Amino acid sequence: MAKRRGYHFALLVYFLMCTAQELAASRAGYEYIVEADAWLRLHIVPATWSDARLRCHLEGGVLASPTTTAIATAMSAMMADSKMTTRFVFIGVHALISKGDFMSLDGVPLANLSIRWREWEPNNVKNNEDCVTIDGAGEANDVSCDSPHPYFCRKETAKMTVNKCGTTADGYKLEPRTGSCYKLHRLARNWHRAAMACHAEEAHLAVINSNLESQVLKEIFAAVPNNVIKSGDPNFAFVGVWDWNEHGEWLTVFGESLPEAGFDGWSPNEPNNAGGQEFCGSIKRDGLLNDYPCLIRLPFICEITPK
Ligand code: 2F8
Ligand code: CA
Repeated sequence: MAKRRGYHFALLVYFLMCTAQELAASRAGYEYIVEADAWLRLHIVPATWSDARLRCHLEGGVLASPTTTAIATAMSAMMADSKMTTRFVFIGVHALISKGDFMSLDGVPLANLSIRWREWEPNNVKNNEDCVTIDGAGEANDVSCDSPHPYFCRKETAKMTVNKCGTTADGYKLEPRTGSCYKLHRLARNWHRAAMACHAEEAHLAVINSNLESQVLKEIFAAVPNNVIKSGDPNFAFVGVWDWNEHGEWLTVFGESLPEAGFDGWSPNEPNNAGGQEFCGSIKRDGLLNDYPCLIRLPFICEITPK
């Protein structure tokens, strides 16, 4: 009997281990590469090299380079498995610092990377090929940094822990009064970049659905005084509303009107479209809405709503 119980216990342990591995194999779009103890994500929506680099950075990773043969092999396998319609994928290798001197983003020279050039490459067409793609066979080609391609991001295992807000990003705090998690970013970005930063953290620009939530955001903003905000005007923080048609039709990032969302509390005398370019939504330190130019950088608040 004891022997049988031991057998069942071993089976249970084995089952739990398999499930854990299964769960560990894929998280937030990333796949675990055992041989490299690193996580890779293939973004199939094409982006320019610098946008790809930024997106990986905002996810807490880097635009990945085939630093070892294990990573190079994993990249080829992921490209083969993907639903990508294009052949070439950006990697973190570039010659933007010194033309012709290709290196990874952390400065490892080409000679120390697992890179094989395709025949006749690199050829620096029009003197404008400072970025590098690989194809499914793992062969590299120098290309323009400005034409969009899919891309690989890499994250280290230490940055893959999912917190109670359901994201691997740090800085999110659960607010019991609304059930959402929030993070105020102190490094200012323009409204679209702010939205991108929130999405990279599996969040969205905060949407105010009640007076209570406006109060919550006011308190979160108050906890970060002016002198702590790193850049941008510390009196405003971007949130997830915008005048999408630039004619006063304010919508949330989920496409609802402000009354539909449950909150349309504008700060006194707002929206005033000061300077004629205020088509994105912010809050003032009173927790109420203010229209603000989309292209000027501000601190911003991301939100993760419970699933
Ligand atoms: O708070 C009043 C007013 O302050 C500024 O304009 C002078 C804001 N815009 C910028 O700082 C660019 C306005 O959005 C705001 O209404
Ligand atoms: Ca305004």
